[in-house]
Amino acid sequence: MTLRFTTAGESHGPGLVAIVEGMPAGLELDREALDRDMARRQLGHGRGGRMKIESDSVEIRSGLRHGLTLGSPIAVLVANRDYPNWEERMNPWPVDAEVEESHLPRPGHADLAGLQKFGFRDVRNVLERASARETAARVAAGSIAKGFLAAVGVEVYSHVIQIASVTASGGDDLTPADFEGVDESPVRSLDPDAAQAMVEEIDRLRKANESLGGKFEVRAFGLVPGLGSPVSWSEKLDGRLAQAVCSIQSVKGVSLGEGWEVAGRPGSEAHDEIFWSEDRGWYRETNRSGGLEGGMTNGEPLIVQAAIKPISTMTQPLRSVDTETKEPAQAMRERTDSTVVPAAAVVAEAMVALVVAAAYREKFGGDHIDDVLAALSAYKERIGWRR
Ligand code: EPS
Repeated sequence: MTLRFTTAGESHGPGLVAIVEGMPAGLELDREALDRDMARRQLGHGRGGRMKIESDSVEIRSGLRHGLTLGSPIAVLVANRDYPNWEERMNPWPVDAEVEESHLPRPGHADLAGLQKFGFRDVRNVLERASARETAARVAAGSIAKGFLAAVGVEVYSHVIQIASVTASGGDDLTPADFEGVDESPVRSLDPDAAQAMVEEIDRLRKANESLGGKFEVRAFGLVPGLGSPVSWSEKLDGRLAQAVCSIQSVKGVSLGEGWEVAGRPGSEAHDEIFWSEDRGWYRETNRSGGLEGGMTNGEPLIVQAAIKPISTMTQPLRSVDTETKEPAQAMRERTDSTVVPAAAVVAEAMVALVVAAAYREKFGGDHIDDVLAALSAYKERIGWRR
């Protein structure tokens, strides 16, 4: 038993779809939590005009009855409210109108390699699916996964730690309570001074026709040890998390725990020493490994950081080549965001939730949520887990 999901949909097509397969039956899902996650992905200073058009809501098409899962695939639909403006250009069926093609691939985007790969002439055939609009469907799927994780005692949060050259400080020893106000920050940062500086930096660089990247962090609390596996490369949870987070549009680097920092330290300052006490059971006093050892969780909070590059659609386009004439040209211009780091953090929450939920489904099985909880409780008992 595992949890799988897939998405479908183009950025300016009729809508997006996600199918989540492998949820146990009898799990209560919270409609408001789902709506909240969809809205959270649309937040963040630096978004463009599209976010004024979209107000994402999820329509459940299967797998749920009266708020409880049926154990069957859960299909969700997110309509693109912008579609009526694109009905000619993106109609699934032939139209009478002459639809203009784009032949100006953007450096940093999927455009050029996508044209070559699929044999298209129109860049739009590539960019529509490569667009980060697809992440709305991931967040819907991830929110369902979070519903399952809440039932097994796991919470997943995110925050922004850098936008362009501005970095947030603090945040070493975070607890779930620390994330309470994070969505009120205009850039989803836990450091109010840095948040202010990030907003100013976004405004400054936006005026200079620049786009901005940054870094964010996802933390998951309440995980039992032993999720994932040390025995096969494909089952290692660290590898699965890195793949899931790196698959988010524009992400170029993923670090687990203090991954980049420990590379430069002596071993004595790189690991988390092991302790045991009567009331706490097994514990660590540091969490440099980000809750992951040997491809498994170790019972400490999971910490995943990622670096995202500046958006490749530029208001001052970079140099490119017209793919029809082969003449030098400027890359295409499209309405775009200045930065999506705050939104990408919410998407990463969803991806981490989906990977961790899959690991729970693999380890504890069960057709009904009560089966899962019984297996989880037997495991905690066996390992003497006291949290
Ligand atoms: C995107 C470009 C922008 C973003 C879009 C992703 O869309 P448009 O070209 O319609 O202005 O707003 O993101 C979303 C629509 C979303 O929901 O996140 C891109 O090229 O990746």
